[in-house]
Amino acid sequence: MSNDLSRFLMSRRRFGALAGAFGLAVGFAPTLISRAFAQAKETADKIIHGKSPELIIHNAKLGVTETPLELLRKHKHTPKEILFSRYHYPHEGNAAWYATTAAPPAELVKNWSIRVDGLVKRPRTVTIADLQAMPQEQRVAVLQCAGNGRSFYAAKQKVAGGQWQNGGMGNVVWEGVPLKPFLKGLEMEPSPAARWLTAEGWDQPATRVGTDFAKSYRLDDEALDHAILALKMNGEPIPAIHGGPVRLIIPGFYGNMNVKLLTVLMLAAEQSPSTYQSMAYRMPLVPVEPGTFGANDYTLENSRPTYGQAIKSVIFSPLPSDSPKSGMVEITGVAFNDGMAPITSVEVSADGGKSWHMAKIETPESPWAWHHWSVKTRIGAGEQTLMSRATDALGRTQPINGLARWNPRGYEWNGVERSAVKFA
Ligand SMILES: Nc1nc2c(c(=O)[nH]1)N[C@H]1C(S)=C(S)[C@@H](COP(=O)(O)O)O[C@H]1N2
Ligand SMILES: [Mo]
Repeated sequence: MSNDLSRFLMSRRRFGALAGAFGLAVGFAPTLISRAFAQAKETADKIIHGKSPELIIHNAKLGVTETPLELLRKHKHTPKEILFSRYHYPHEGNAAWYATTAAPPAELVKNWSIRVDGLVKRPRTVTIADLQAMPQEQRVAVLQCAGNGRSFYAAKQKVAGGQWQNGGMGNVVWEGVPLKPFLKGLEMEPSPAARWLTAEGWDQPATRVGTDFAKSYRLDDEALDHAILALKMNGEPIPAIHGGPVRLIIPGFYGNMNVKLLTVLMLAAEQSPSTYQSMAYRMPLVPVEPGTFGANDYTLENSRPTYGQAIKSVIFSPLPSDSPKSGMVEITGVAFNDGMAPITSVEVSADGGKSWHMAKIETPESPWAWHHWSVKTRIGAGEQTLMSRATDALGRTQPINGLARWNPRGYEWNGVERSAVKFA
């Protein structure tokens, strides 16, 4: 089998065949999967083996799931059973081997390699065993889809795509090989013309018309100094659904920049022509109005990639489903940004923005981790609008009117958090 495997891994277009082989090898036959899809009530555990049935499903075919805040707030580090997930190519039919919270099959891990190539004198091929032998570092970081909060843009005009609320994120412990020393250690002699690093995942579009999931980063971007080739998530081998056996983690960057199932690192003079780099996951450089700028009007000149996360806060308690009582109430939640400047304040309102209270911020585990905050205030009976607003040392803050950042693909929502809660 392992010879077959390496051949499959070499010819990466044999997507369906390899996926099929693994569907059988890991014991969930494609027929079982398709039967699950035929059922009326779909739950996340039927789409992704090992996920909680309580997750919100945005797209069953692609395995896009969101974590309800009631679950998310229970854990300091988001467990694999409830962490949101997202891939761009269908799980259905090919019964993707990575549609599981289990680690990738040992055979596949053994044969996995990363090609490091491009504008270098000596291209290299690195195995998982090579990576495991190198010094490892930990990064606690928020993983968040750039589309998290997209549903809130609907108050201006609904944006196509998963209608994410606030649960397209999690706080995760990653561990792996620091990227910059890794590249240096390979002694490839890169050309000075190499200004971009492109990372590609193993997953492929089902047809040749589609484009690879490839993402490019400026080699001189400070964020890359903290990047790791992660082998572990929350202390164990990275679950297949979350990109094992190896994933590029750039703390502080939006989810899409954290390429899963890493197979290629390319040094180049230009960024990748993949539409995932040039068209999707971009923000217009100037504010746009619905109807004046379309989802396919993005160019490298009029837009920028969704790199560092816009500063944001989310209220974890009380949630509307808590049916809280009036009186002295403790409001809690989390805040985070791109990790480039400390978060200096979280202001909270329990009366729709008439009065504000300074929350106490706990020391975070890392600059990129959830910053837990809390504040106690008296709240009267009836429906109240709770609000939270985080600000960092660079003066970056959440806009009162998040709709001002409306964009045709609905990314980077970071409007002041608002939640209507009824107090008894
Ligand atoms: N190889 C690969 N990596 C990928 C993607 C993908 O489709 N393929 N999706 C990206 C996007 S858009 C997001 S939000 C995150 C989701 O990570 P998760 O599934 O571990 O939560 O993975 C990113 N990395
Ligand atoms: Mo995403």
